[in-house]
Amino acid sequence: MTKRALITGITGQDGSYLAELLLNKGYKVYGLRRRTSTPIMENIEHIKNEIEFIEGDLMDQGSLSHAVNVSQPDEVYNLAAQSFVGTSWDQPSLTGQLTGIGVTNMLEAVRLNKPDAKFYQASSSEMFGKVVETPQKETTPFYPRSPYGVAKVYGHWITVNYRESYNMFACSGILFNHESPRRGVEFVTRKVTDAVAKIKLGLQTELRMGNLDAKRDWGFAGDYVKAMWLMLQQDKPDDFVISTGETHTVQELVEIAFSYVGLNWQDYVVIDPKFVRPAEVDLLLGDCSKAKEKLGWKREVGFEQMIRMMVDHDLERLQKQAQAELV
Ligand code: NDP
Ligand code: GDR
Repeated sequence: MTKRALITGITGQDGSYLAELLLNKGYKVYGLRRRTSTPIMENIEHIKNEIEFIEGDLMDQGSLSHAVNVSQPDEVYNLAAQSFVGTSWDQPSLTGQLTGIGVTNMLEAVRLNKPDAKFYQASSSEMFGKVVETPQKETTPFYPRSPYGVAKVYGHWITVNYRESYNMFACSGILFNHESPRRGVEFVTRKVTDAVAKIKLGLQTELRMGNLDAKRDWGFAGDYVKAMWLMLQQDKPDDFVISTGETHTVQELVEIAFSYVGLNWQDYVVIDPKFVRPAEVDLLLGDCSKAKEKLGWKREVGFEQMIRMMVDHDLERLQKQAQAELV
């Protein structure tokens, strides 16, 4: 029988890769999409005709119940969130409502309408924040450093709580940073690759950055959505760290991206206090031994390879845009 999946956050980076993966596996895919004045379809343009969209919002309980009722999903992937850490200081209450309480809204929609559906919650390495041990694993205590991180800790524990209270098949994937050409342009990897492409093509002269010393464990989004799916194929629900086990500074990222197009980053990068955060997460490094052992998951794409892929994509996109403007 055809399996049915409901994805919240389908228009985002992860939602688009996950939808592709599930469609390739023969799933019927339903996507919860919020109303926007202009539809945001860039990431899913190529598969939009294969997805059944349901309008709803993570902060509107009725619409979530409706979405679960209509889709009758075997699997629910809760990826929707206010996902940008920087914005979480500007909009802390909204981030708490959406990224935190929104998880309860979705869990309730599942509990009341399709309690046997398997549930995936998009938890985050930002929960480790000011890390108390390195590398970080499933048992590492949380110490979030932003309103976003705090909201994700709530989302994580409410997922565990629904598993323990109602015996629901609810999993929390503690994913470290993962990137791709579909990454939003305000996140640091894409901000850098977009700027490098623009500078190379003469469309931009400098790149304004925040803290170059922060270290992150960066993987490729296409690899990470496979882990989400694998978690829901197990006999028992559980929580897993997904990471590469490598950490790099933001400066290394910048160096790799500029040198790939033959430029020296020091000629273009300017430090701007505007991009320095009120509280920083200095170092993230994940230990995903449990996922390797129990899920048989491993990443395929390396850090440099991914940065080069993103620079290539941004160069190609901008060149196509320029050609289209000439016509
Ligand atoms: P994106 O920011 O790319 O996507 C977020 C999605 O949430 C978009 O589809 C957005 O829709 C949707 N959304 C926002 N607000 C609402 C709302 N009120 N109701 C319904 N949908 C809404 O995030 P990613 O794909 O990168 O991440 C997916 C999830 O994984 C997020 O929860 C994120 O916090 C978490 N995460 C991400 C990591 C990463 O490195 N990428 C690492 C760990 C966790 P719209 O297009 O309309 O804005
Ligand atoms: P992060 O990702 O906060 O780790 O959250 P982001 O790419 O925004 O920042 C990574 C690090 O880079 C430093 N940095 C800058 N960041 C941005 N955005 N812009 C800059 O100019 C800049 N200069 C330096 C930041 O200070 C930070 O240390 C991402 C999101 O996808 C979350 O949703 C997810 O949960 C976590 O990854 C895991």
